[in-house]
Amino acid sequence: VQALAAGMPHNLNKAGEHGFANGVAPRAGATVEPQSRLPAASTLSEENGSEKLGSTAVDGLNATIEPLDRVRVDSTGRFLTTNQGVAVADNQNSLKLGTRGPVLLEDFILREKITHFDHERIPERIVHARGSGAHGFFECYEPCTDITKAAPFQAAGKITPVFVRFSTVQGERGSKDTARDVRGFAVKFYTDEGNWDLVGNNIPVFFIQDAMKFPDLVHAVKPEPHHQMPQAASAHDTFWDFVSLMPESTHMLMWVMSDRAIPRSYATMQGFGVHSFRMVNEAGESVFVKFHWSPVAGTHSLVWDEAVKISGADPDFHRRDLWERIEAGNYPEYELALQVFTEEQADQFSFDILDATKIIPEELVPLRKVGRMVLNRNPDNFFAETEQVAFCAAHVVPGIDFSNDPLLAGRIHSYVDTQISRLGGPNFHEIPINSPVAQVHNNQRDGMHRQAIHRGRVSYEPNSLAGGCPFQAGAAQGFVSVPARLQAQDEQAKVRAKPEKFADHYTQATLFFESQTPVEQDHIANAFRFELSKVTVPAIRERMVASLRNASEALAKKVAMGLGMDPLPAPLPRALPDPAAPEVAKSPALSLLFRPGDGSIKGRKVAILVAPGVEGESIKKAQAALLEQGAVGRLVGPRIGPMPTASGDALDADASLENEPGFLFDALILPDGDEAVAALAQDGHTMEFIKDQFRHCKTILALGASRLLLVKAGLPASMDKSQAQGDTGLLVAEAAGVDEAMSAFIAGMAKHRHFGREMDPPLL
Ligand code: HDD
Repeated sequence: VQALAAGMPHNLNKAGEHGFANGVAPRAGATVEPQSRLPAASTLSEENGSEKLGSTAVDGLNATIEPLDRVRVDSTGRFLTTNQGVAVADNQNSLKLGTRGPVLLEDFILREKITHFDHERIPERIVHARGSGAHGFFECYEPCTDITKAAPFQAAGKITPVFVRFSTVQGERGSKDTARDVRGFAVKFYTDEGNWDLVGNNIPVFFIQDAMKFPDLVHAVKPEPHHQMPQAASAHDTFWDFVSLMPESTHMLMWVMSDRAIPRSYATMQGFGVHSFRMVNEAGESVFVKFHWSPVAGTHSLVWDEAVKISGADPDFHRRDLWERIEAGNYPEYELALQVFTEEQADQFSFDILDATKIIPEELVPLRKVGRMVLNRNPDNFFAETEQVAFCAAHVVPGIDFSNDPLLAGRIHSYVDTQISRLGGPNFHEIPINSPVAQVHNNQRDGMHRQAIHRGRVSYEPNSLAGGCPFQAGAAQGFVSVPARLQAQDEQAKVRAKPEKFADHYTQATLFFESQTPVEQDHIANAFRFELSKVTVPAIRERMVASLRNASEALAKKVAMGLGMDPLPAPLPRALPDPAAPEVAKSPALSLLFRPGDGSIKGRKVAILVAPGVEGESIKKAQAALLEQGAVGRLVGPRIGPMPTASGDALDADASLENEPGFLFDALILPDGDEAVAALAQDGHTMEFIKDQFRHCKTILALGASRLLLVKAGLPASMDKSQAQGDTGLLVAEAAGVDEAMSAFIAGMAKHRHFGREMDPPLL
């Protein structure tokens, strides 16, 4: 009430809507133009000031988005009401004729409540149904006016608010986060010249080259139609049947079988616009661009066994991680970089830049860093924001344009179309999360759920009755499509066909595989082995291995061996027997290890095991050292609650060995204290903790007596030997030396994994 009286936002804990206003400092050394921090003001209807809105619509301010407070509801200190605002006296009982009599039809309060409930669900997205979102901002590093007039890139320090949704593709809305799958990486920029949606993935290529095949791909990968299995998985017959018959998917399969498809966190994966887009400057000159998001925290992934286990213990693993990082102030941050190239350069490449199954190696066209994105605010309401947000590949703004990529063409149609059934009509752009910061003025009218109240009698153009308004912006301010380059005469006939270079299905699959480290190559081979071992039809497995032989003989052999396939099937005939020689044979940038990140352990979770009689001081020190680094050290005991220490005080275990299994944590600390170690040694959960941490190549620190636990769990008996072998992730120290040990532990965690100890099959 005080807040309302003072004219403050309804929801006090969301005071800063966007950008720096919320106390987020610009990056060090940034040149910030203060006037460009916030989006330019705009309005739906400048004349439409109304006390009813809760605040008067200010001239030039779009009341629906800046800020969103008009539509936020905080019921603190309020009566319960009906949807008509009538106060409800009793929310426990329906209206009856006597206490045991029939319920009366006139009970409009009951009927309204039940009716609304009956219609709470909307259809889930046809793909990417499972997702999590966050608000944030994009900050431009330097003006990019040489290549684009797009609003977000016009001034150093310019802030553009964004909403981002990350997703998996195959599973349903309630499916697990850690499935092996592509991740959606969709960014809505609320630019002051309209909404621009960069609807990308965490993988820079795609399965298919033409939108014509998209429904087939999705039908093949989704749960099979007769029994609706499997959920959130591609390891089944129909998917592998389809992709093994579509050699153009081989490059994408390499990525999807790599650890990229099981990211550790949304904060540790890259994002890509996938297609070649165009940028256009004020002079109308255009270049091609590819968009790359790179996480400041580095690219880190799970390992498969871990992903499988996490999906049982915490299906919301990525959603929770994103939420907790933001609540803790460890804001996920990504740098945006462009690969800029001209049409003339593109003509020389060994591949076709209109083919979404091809990358442009960074070694061929370097990345130009243009800005950063920080996700600094969780949504208030999942449905209103994350579920109702509608991304669309067709949403571009002046300065951004499409290429002729035939996959992109289909997307330009599909996204708006799908929202019409998903969000119930053509006015989904008026849902607050979708509504642009820029002004919306046109003659589109009516339809389901119309919010805007258009004044006057004119809804056509040209008109004289409204002074010609709203009027065409003209080429100087309006969106103008880049005139496509004229093609040679013989290419102008209507055809259903592809350019020749599209038929090179294997060169870049080879490039990707050859550019991985040996560990990553092993993981790819193991993923193919796992997925194909779930395929029940031998001919499909054989066809896939036959196709892999064209990409990598070594990989094909390894997969075949894992499937008991001997001899190898003959390689699949190539569509293009003699493809152009690639520009680069190896691209180190394709390895996850190429982007280790800033070396911090911010947002990481560490299990510190405790039990009655634990040596408390070293545990407190360890926990404090982690907190100082922005990581969370959780005390995990045989049960939750106070845990008496050896010195007589108590530590508070907020997780138990049962409710937070070890694989949910990035690292493990085992405590000193004879009594505690004896208790932990009796609990099978402890051994599972240690084995999983070891097997998943994570950092383990055993303090004092707990070294025995490592031995009991079956780890290599001599820790000293293991350390001598260079495993910096397996540490043993006395409790008194915990300070020093924590430095080594934190350094070990910063390495993310210690793959040197990985074995196939696993030792433990
Ligand atoms: Fe798509 C959703 C990304 C090809 C049709 N797509 C969707 C989302 C992402 C992508 C991230 C979820 C957006 C959100 O969070 O709401 N899609 C891609 C990428 C592609 C791609 C990177 C290839 C480069 N998509 C693609 C094609 C078509 C579609 C070829 C159709 C011709 N995609 C859709 C869709 C979805 C969608 C059916 C489902 C829900 C939605 O749009 O809003 O329209």
